[in-house]
Amino acid sequence: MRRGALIMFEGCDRTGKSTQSRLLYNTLLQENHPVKHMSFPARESTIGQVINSYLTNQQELSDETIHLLFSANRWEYKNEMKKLLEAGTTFIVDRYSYSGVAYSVAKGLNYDWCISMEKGLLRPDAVFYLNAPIEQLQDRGNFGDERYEKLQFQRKVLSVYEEMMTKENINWVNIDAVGTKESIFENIYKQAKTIIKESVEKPIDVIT
Ligand code: Z5A
Ligand code: MG
Repeated sequence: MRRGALIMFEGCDRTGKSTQSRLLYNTLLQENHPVKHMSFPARESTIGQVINSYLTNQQELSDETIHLLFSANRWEYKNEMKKLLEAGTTFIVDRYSYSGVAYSVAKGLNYDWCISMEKGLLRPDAVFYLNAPIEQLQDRGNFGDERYEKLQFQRKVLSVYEEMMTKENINWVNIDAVGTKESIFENIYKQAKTIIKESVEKPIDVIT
């Protein structure tokens, strides 16, 4: 049995992660590739509902508490994801551990503490990092609706992502996220096909 690939989308707010991850999912689906789309936070679980009420400003939690909940929300799905990956399903995932670290470190939490609870989660075969200057993202839809969508904070998030790209030894694929949705997708699709082909030869690994 050939395993599926684990492909993540990361980046600052409004860089187009949801748009592009959905486009990739739908395209693979049309090609009859066994594929699943996931978003973190996965707001449908009990933990996900607490996260949602925090993000929509209905509930206050300490920075450490919400960090642990975001991580626990990924751990909730680990075993099920692993089983499906082994059975040949490719996962296209909208945000993952690297969002967890980026936002919490931007708030002032310790980098090593933040990444420690991600160790042992499934290691991505690739992380598409959608890269765009923050100033160019503000006029995209809904900017500023949720808790973290303020300009200064987004600048900090961006700098933590840049730090992670030098520290975390994973397959970062830098994507220029300025341009039309179609042109950005063309670039992503080409690279995703190669990643999927190459992943089947590799063992499923965990983040160390
Ligand atoms: N968070 C955390 O702190 N810790 C964690 O561990 C995790 C998450 C997993 C909610 O996440 C918050 O949770 C998030 C991080 C934190 N912080 N905030 N805010 P979320 O994933 O649910 O956030 P979201 O509401 O989906 O927003 P987003 O992910 O930042 O947006 P996006 O997915 O990158 O963008 P999009 O929805 O695809 O596009 C945004 C708009 O731009 C939309 O109107 C599009 O039509 C438009 N768009 C997309 N592409 C383009 C191009 N190329 N040109 C012009 N306009 C475009
Ligand atoms: Mg999104």
